[in-house]
Formats: sequence, structure tokens, C-alpha cells
Amino acid sequence: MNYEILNTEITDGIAVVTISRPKAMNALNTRFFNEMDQLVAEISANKHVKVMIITGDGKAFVAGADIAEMVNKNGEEGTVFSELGQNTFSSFGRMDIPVIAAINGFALGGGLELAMGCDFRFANTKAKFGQPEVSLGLIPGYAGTQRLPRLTGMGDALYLLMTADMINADEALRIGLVQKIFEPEMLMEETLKVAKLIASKGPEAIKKVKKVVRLGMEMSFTDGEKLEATEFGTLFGEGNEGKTGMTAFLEKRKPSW
Ligand code: CO8
Repeated sequence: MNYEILNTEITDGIAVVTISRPKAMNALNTRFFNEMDQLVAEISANKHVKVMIITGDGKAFVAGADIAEMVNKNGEEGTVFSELGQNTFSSFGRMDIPVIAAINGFALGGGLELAMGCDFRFANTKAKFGQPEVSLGLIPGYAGTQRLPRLTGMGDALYLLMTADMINADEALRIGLVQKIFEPEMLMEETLKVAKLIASKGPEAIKKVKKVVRLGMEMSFTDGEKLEATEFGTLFGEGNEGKTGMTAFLEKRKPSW
């Protein structure tokens, strides 16, 4: 596929994906979703990539779904457009590798939903966050109503969803919407540092942490425990990563995965 909106650079096993449609504040259109679906498939098939980072070009991370594309849709088309985005953002969670959002500016509506589909989020101190859909007579359509309360708790989620309030990075940090904030010029450097740290760990262990946490959130605690025990067990034994890591520790050397 010829990518028009997504620019991807892969260095040392870290894929940095930049959403670049700056004239429209990187608003999400059908073309974006088609490109992102293709890219997720390509990166998932590339065994050299260990972490994916998603960021935006210009002063926005993503200012939402493309309002110009949505305005004339009928109800059925609206639902299809919603499912298209839900599927793309859920696909980040199904990838084996960690996906980090590096939020460089406005993360509004579908942009915040994109960020919430990632495994965790860093932001620059000037970034702004919100779910402004009710100002447009809409509700979120890319799982924002489901992910926001899971990340922040019900009260903060309903506050943001009902008021369309745009909050700053300090507030986003306080309510758990982002995990760390950095000065704008440091955001990518610091995000890359964390990506490299993760990439140095046992790749099977990282994959299983993601799988067990993400699937566990959708099951009962007891079923989650069972899943954890099963996956824990797969890391033991000759030739498996746990054996490699524990042996290296006991021999006071770095493991070679
Ligand atoms: N869609 C389309 N175009 C956009 C969008 C958008 N979401 N956001 C900005 N743009 C365009 C503007 O129209 C403008 O275009 P032009 O230069 O041609 O006039 C250009 O980007 C620059 O924007 P501004 O001039 O407004 O820039 P400012 O710096 O003054 O303001 C803001 C920046 C605050 C980000 C402002 O642009 C804004 O409020 N944008 C809209 C934010 C918004 O409401 N987002 C939510 C959209 S709805 C949504 O995401 C629902 C998701 C679920 C959909 C489910 C599918 C059915």
C-alpha cells in the first residue's frame, strides 16, 4: 500500500508511526483507517519490531474523527464508520508487541480514543485532551464510552463525556489518562527510552504480560488467575525464556533472548 497519511520509521526494533494530515489536525478519515489496518498487519508480521509508538505531526496528535467526512452520513453509515474505528483501535490490543501513544498535542474525540486503544500513553506538557462529541450532538464511536471509564473511573469519564471539557496534561496525568508527561522537546526522546527498555526485556514475557492483562480485563478474576498460571507455566523449561532469564541472573550476566 502507498501510505499517504502514515509515516513509519523503524530503528533498532522500534517502529515510530507518525499520523500526518496536519492541515486537518490529523483528523481520522476512512483512508487513515485503511492505512492503519494495513500497517498493523505489516508490523505484526515483522518479527524485528518489538515496540510500536504512535504520534502526530504538527500541533495535534489527532483532533478527532473527520467531521467533514461524517457530516452527511446516514445512521447506517455512521454505525459502519464507528465499527471501522473500533476494530482498528482494538487491533492495537491484539498485537503481540506494546503500542505506546506519544501525545504531542490535541487528543480530542477519536484522537483520544485512538490513544486509549494503545497500551499506555505519554504526553507533552502542552497537550490537550477531551471527548467533545456532545458539542457536536454525538457520542464517542470508537469505544471511548467503554475505555475512558475503565482508565479513569466512572466519575471522571462521565464528567469528560458530558461536559466536553478540554483538560490539560497535568489533569490528564492526575486522572490516569496518561502515565507520564514530558516537556515537548523531550517527549519523543523519553518515549524512545522507555520503548528501548521494554525491547531489552524477554520478548515472550512482554507478549504474555500484554495478553494476560488485556484478556484478564475481560474475564472474571478467577478465570484471569487461571490464564495467568497457564501462561506463567509456558515460560518455564529448557529453551524457554524464563529458564534463560533466571539462569542468566544466577550466573550474574545479562540474558541473551
Ligand atoms: N475533522 C475535520 N477537520 C478538522 C477537525 C476534525 N475533527 N479538527 C480540525 N479540523 C480542521 C479545521 O476544520 C481546520 O480546517 P480549515 O483550515 O480548512 O478551516 C483545520 O483543521 C485547523 O483547525 P482550526 O482552524 O480549528 O485550528 P485551531 O487551532 O483554531 O483549533 C482544535 C484546534 C481545537 C483542535 C479545533 O480544530 C477543534 O475543535 N477541532 C474539532 C475537535 C472535535 O470536535 N473533535 C471531535 C470530532 S467527533 C469524533 O471524534 C467522534 C469520534 C467517533 C466517531 C464515530 C464514527 C461514527
